[in-house]
Order: sequence, then C-alpha cells, then structure tokens
Amino acid sequence: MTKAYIGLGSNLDDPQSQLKKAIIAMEMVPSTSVVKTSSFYRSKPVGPQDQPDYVNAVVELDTELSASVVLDYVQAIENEQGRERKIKWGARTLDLDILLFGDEIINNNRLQIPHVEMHNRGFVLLPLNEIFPDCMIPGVGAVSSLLQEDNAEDLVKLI
Ligand code: A4P
Ligand code: MG
Repeated sequence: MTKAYIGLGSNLDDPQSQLKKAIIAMEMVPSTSVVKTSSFYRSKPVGPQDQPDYVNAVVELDTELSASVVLDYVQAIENEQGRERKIKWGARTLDLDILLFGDEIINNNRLQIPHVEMHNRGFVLLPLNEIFPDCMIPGVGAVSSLLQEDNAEDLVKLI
C-alpha cells in the first residue's frame, strides 16, 4: 500500500463541481481509496493572467497500484471531464497532478515525482500542509517551511 498525494485544479465550467466530481471518480479507482481531502482554495492564476481564478485542493490516496497506473487513471478522469491540452499553464476544466507517491523519486518521460513545481506553489503547499503537516518533499524539504506567506497570501479558503 502506498500513500499518494494528488493536486487538483480547475478554472473552467464550475471549478468547485469539477473538483467534487473528480474526487468521486478517484473513489472509483480500483485498489485505491481517498483517505483525506483538503479544503478547497481559490487563487489567482500562476502563469498567463488572462484566464479565470483557479480552485485547488489536495487529496491523499491509499493505493496498491503503481504510479504509472495511477497516472493512467487520473488522465482518464481529466479526459472524462472535458480536459483539452492547448496552452501550457492555460485554462482547464480539470488538472490532476501526482504530487508525491510514497517516498518514490521518479524521472521518466511520462512522470516526474515529486511534481517539479509543487514546492513553489502556494496552491499546492497550503492544502497539502492542511492534510499532511509533517510532509517532507523528497530531495526538497519540509512543506511547512516551504510554505511562506508570499506564495500563499492570495489563497482564499472556500469550503
Ligand atoms: N507528468 C509528469 N509528471 C507528472 C506528475 N507528477 N503528475 C506529465 C501528472 N502528470 C505528470 O501534463 C503534461 C504531462 O505531464 C502529462 O502527459 C504527464 O505525462 P498536462 O496536465 O497535460 O500539461 P500541462 O498543463 O502543460 O502541465 P501541468 O503540469 O499540468 O500544468 P501545471 O504546471 O500544473 O500548470 N494557477 C493556479 N492558481 N492554480 C493552478 O492549479 N495550474 C496551472 C497549470 C497554471 N496555473 C495555475 C494552476
Ligand atoms: Mg497536469
């Protein structure tokens, strides 16, 4: 059994509903359960500014699957919810990123874990810290110390 952390993000087509729907879909993944869900947070877009605000959250999974099979499932859920891949860092109905997968460090052509940008992003660090306050990012450091006011100051807790 591996503990995995998934970052959820949406800024199109009723983002809060997109996140709720994605969490229900993750509960249906075989040999996997959703054990914790953070609050939902609204924030300004990182990257191109001409797009709506995002809603983000993090969930903790217990899974018997490998990281690459979890990626297959989360990509299928993104596609099911109308995800189109057009612009890097552009607007999307649903983005599911595998942040951490146990203590594994993975670097191949499909998967980089820990997620390469997670330590810079308040919209990942704040919800992750909420459900896993002792979290250490392998090779990077403690989430609680990476979480500075300047990367999380614009986050608004929704539910
Ligand atoms: N991939 C590699 N590692 C991973 C991983 N750990 N988890 C590969 C998931 N996928 C991983 O992803 C492209 C490829 O990354 C996948 O095919 C997979 O093999 P993508 O989601 O299709 O493409 P993308 O949109 O270019 O990249 P990504 O990483 O999802 O975008 P970002 O960096 O997450 O940026 N602002 C706020 N406030 N909140 C947000 O959620 N999100 C973005 C999207 C920009 N600004 C934002 C937010
Ligand atoms: Mg992604």
